[in-house]
Order: sequence, then C-alpha cells, then structure tokens
Amino acid sequence: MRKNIVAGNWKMNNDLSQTEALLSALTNQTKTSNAEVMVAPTFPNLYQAFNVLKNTGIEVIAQNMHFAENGAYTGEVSASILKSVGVQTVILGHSERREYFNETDELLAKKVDAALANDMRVIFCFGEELADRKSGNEEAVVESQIKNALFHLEPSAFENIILAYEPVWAIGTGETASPEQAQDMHAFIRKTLADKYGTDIADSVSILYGGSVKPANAQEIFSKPDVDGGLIGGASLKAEDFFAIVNAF
Ligand code: G2H
Repeated sequence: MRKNIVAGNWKMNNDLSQTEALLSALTNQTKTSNAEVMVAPTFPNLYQAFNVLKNTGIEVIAQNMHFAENGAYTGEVSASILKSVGVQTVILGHSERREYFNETDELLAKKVDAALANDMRVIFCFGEELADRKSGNEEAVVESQIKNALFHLEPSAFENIILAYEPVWAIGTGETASPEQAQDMHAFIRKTLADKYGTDIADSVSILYGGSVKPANAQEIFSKPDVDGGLIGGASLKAEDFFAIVNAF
C-alpha cells in the first residue's frame, strides 16, 4: 500500500551553523510513527545534511532542480549534480517557484521528465489560489496542473511520483485547509488519477497536504483517508515541532 510521508521544506532558511544546529536536533528526535521522513535544506547545505543524517533514516531531498543535464545555466543545479551528492528525491512545482520564478506546467513537465530519467523520485506540488477557490474553480485548476505536467507519463512512472496538494491561500499564512477540504480535494486528485491510469495506480500514489501544517492540526489532517502525509514549511524548522508532526500518524 502507499506510504505515509512527512517532508520538511526548509525553503531559503538557515545558514550553515543554523543548519548544523537543526540537523543535530533532528538526530535527537525519536520516530514513533510509520511515516517516511524527509528534509529539504538549501543547496549549499545538502552535503552537510547527508553527513549528519546518515544512519538516521531521514532522507535528504532537494527543493528544486533544472531540467537540463548540465551546461550554461548560471545559478541552476541539475539532477545529475544532485545525485552526485546523494539526492534521490526532488520537490518540483512548489507554488513559490511558480509565482516568483514563473514556473509553468510546461516547464515543470520537463523537470519531471529530467528527474525521472535520472531515477529520482519527484514530490510534485500544485494547488489553487484563493481566487480560484472563491470562484469555485479549485478542482478545475488542480486537475489542469496535474494533467499538464504529469499526464504524458507512462503508468510505471507513478512509482516515483509523490503528489503534494498545497492550496496557495494556506501557505505560510497560518490558515489551513480544513481536514474536510483537504480530504475532498485529495479524493478528487485520486479520482483524476484513477480516470487516467486506473485505480491500482491511483491508490498507490501518496498524496501529501501542505499549507500551515503544525503539531496542533497534523493529526486531524492525517486522519483523513486520502491524506498520506504532509509537506511542512515553517513548522519543519524546529526539530520538536517537525517530529510532533511526523509522529501524528
Ligand atoms: C507550503 C508549506 C511547505 P508552510 O509551502 O511546502 O509551507 O507549512 O509554511 O505553509
């Protein structure tokens, strides 16, 4: 059956010494749930994260990558470079990438292809904006984001795809989708997958919820049948809070 996953997205936070302190604090936490645990530091701190977290069972993942294998793309990082330091999983399509770096579904399809071609796993993020939800278009928006970036893939590719539904209006705002809103959308996402690829594949893909998940609300959100974990931003910057969420399953 599909996995429960809790991934910490550290975004553009923590210099080296702050990263070392957080990594060290993570090594002192105890996991009591069955969730797979991942953390995504900034690029310069990936290598240090691997050094500290080896043998802990916490996977170190990347927040983004370019679609090209290498070349003249100043400031960018490729799948093969990430893999060379040990990264096996990459977050793609985060709303902050879409909003501030103009990442489109078409670009994301290329990034997804590049990651899969390099045998990496992808945490593919998507979600509607507040205006979409107010106008009742949230399902149409989510459906098109998934179709445009993923529906060219062969069914077998979904072994390496994790989905992360992150309603933009709930990201870093303190406002969380209600557990019912999350469940309704996750069920819709699974149905969208099932319509295209069949129920076996739809039932095997983990769908994470992201957007102001905290220790206080994680358990109720994770209790929903189609919510298989979380992508955690702010609350992943404190080891105790992050592990309270990890252990909310
Ligand atoms: C959504 C989430 C992590 P936060 O961006 O991806 O961040 O938990 O701070 O809303």
